Amino acid sequence: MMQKPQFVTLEGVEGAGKSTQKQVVCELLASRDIPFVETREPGGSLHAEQIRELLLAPSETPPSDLCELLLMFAARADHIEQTVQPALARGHWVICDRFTDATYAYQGGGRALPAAWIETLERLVHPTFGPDTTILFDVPVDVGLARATQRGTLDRIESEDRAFFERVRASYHAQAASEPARYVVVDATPNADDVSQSLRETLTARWFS
Ligand code: Z5A
Repeated sequence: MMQKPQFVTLEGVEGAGKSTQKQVVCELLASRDIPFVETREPGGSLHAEQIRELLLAPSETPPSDLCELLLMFAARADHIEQTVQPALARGHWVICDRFTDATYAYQGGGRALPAAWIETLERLVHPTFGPDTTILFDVPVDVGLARATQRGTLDRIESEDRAFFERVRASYHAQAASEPARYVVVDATPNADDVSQSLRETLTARWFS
């Protein structure tokens, strides 16, 4: 069995079902008495949660794209220092809803900011540290948006148009293709129970066999 605590991130377009399937990951760990911490980005620490409110609040005057990018990394710097690294040091796994791959997907793909800007900030904020496993819940944009809309009110970034989310999805596909050892890609189109079953089998094989 794998001994070192793992940093696990969950990614996907809007409404892919990350929050729903996060419980499957947590139940898998709990059933094996593996201690873990659940967290999210933007957020996951006191100051990062305050920045999250700034980032996601609907606004008639949205922040500039660069401001949004810098705030994502400001939140991340606090989150890593206050929550993620202490948990791993205590021997807890960390299960995190979104991380830097989301910045490449949303600010890089969606907003079309230069990848070089994101790489510079990544080198500053977490030069040698990153996820051990990233689970990408892949779903066609129309399906994800329909689910998110059905669930209720959309936040500022969730209110972007379909083309934005197509660019986000394309970025995730490119990232998964360039790091196949880190990425686990799950088809999130079937019903939630079927997605859970396939996720459970894939993660059990990856971590515990
Ligand atoms: N963001 C960014 O731009 N840059 C960054 O660096 C970071 C983040 C870190 C965070 O918002 C926003 O920040 C996010 C990206 C941006 N914005 N967008 N878009 P968030 O945390 O509030 O939202 P989210 O991360 O997008 O998650 P979500 O909207 O909660 O989606 P989800 O977790 O993938 O889906 P869900 O809540 O599990 O499911 C959505 C609904 O579908 C719900 O009613 C479920 O019951 C239903 N569902 C789930 N699975 C299924 C299946 N398989 N079939 C049918 N229905 C399903």
